[in-house]
Amino acid sequence: MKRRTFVKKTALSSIAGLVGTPIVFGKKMPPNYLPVVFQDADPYQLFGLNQEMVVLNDRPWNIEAKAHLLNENITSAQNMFIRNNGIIPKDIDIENWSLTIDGESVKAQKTYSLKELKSRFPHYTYQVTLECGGNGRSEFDPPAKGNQWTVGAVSCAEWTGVRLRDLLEDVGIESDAVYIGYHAADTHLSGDPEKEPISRGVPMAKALQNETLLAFQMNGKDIPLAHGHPLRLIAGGWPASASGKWVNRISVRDKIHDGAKMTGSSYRVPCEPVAPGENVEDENMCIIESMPVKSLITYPKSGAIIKLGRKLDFRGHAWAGELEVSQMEYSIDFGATWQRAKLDKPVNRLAWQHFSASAEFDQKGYYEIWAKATDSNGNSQPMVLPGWNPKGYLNNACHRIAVKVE
Ligand SMILES: Nc1nc2c(c(=O)[nH]1)N[C@H]1C(S)=C(S)[C@@H](COP(=O)(O)O)O[C@H]1N2
Ligand SMILES: [Mo]
Repeated sequence: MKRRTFVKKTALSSIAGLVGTPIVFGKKMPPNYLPVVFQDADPYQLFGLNQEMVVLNDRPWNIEAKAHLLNENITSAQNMFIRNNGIIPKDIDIENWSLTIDGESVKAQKTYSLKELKSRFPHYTYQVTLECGGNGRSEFDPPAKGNQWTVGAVSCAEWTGVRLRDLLEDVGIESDAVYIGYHAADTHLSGDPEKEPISRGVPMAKALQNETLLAFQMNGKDIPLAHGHPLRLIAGGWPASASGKWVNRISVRDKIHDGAKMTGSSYRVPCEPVAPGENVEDENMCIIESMPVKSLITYPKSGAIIKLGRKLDFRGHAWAGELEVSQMEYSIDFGATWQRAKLDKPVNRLAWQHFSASAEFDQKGYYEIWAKATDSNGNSQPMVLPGWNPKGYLNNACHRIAVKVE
């Protein structure tokens, strides 16, 4: 598909929305014409991003944050990574948006309009950590193909919506239900309407958790287009690929969902550790479920300079998939010794936790601060790299910043 088909004539209102002003002679635009403003689309303007965000790919759009941009307790849209597998839907009609619940294991298929969904079921708001399964991929050796995320494919925003559980109860689920799978309105890069860019899901137990939402708001406002407007599945603590954006259908399956990017090496890792670069058979690959314990120093920026005799106050966030972070430590001597940092409780389940500490340095020179979180099962972050896997998922190595004392 050519980039110009990004915008179709039928999508005038949403194009106008992106431009931020009506296209006066829009009706005269040739079919499939891409307005000049998008020919060299400025993602910063298009998505309202902080100028320091890093674009990894423009087709599809993949954009990450830098550690210091994630210093906010609740990630704002301008600092939130964007990960797309296909083309962002362009003709979103909120008035006619609906969600269908179907699949082998529903008593009867049911469709809800967005309005009905919002008015019939109670609303819940949770802060939820969403981390791309491939966050940290750039460090693996041998290298893994895919977006070379460094540390910034993680966010914790406040999501408001209805519980998927309430919906599934209303629909009626058969006892043989195993998994749910989402279907969404984004389109495959090939332009083939039969192909879905991604269609993932979660087991019933995860689907029925309190925090698993069909969200229509992010940080108290309509969800931004890039993050799934007008309806998004939120399944926190799992690879963010489970949190389908632009969702219009959820299938209740009597088997593990087999949609796009559920099989092969997609979002799957060797069930048992393998040597770097080793070939792994399909049947020895397991679906990633809860994400591993991890943390990020978000203040100061790496490269901070302080005067000898001054303490350095630093802070950040820590998260542990479905678990809680129970302890936070830091080291200024490359991991030889560790000190405790102050660690807050999460605001709610699946929200990241904030940590802070004050480091003292005895001499002038170069230092690094390393941060290490431990989860409620006693698992800690590895100091350098965790186990290699073909697609470079789950790198939860300790985050490090450089500090100069002068
Ligand atoms: N429909 C749809 N949902 C999707 C994706 C996508 O490409 N299409 N990408 C997934 C992946 S891989 C990630 S990491 C998150 C990214 O969410 P964000 O762009 O809001 O940060 O969305 C997930 N949901
Ligand atoms: Mo992802």
